[in-house]
Amino acid sequence: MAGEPQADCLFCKIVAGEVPATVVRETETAVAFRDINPQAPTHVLVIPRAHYPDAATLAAAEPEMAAELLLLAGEIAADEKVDGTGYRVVFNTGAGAGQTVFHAHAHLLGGRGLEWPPG
Ligand code: DGP
Repeated sequence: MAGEPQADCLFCKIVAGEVPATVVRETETAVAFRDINPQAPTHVLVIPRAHYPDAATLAAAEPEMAAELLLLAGEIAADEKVDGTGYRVVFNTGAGAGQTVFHAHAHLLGGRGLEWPPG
């Protein structure tokens, strides 16, 4: 069923506490934790507890949850003090865009200069 945990999903396992992660923020419906392979001094993944394979399916099923991820990313950026210099929130969507974990997640990147366009 849509949103239900998937046994083979790494981020569902992090949500369940079965795989350890450095959690920086938790709400009833979302979890934020540091990326294992950080691409910037601040690199936090903000994910819904519910399983949706990507941001588009999440937004279609639970638009308020998609909005909460953006809100949390902004709050964490302020906590990490990267809001003053600027930060980026990215949803890689599809393998061709670099998505490797098919549980919707926002990357919050900050703490260094970020070029545009991204690679
Ligand atoms: P994406 O490529 O957009 O699907 O991003 C997936 C991110 O997940 C990638 O930046 C690396 C991160 N990641 C993969 N495995 C783990 C893990 O076990 N723990 C943590 N904290 N992050 C992980």
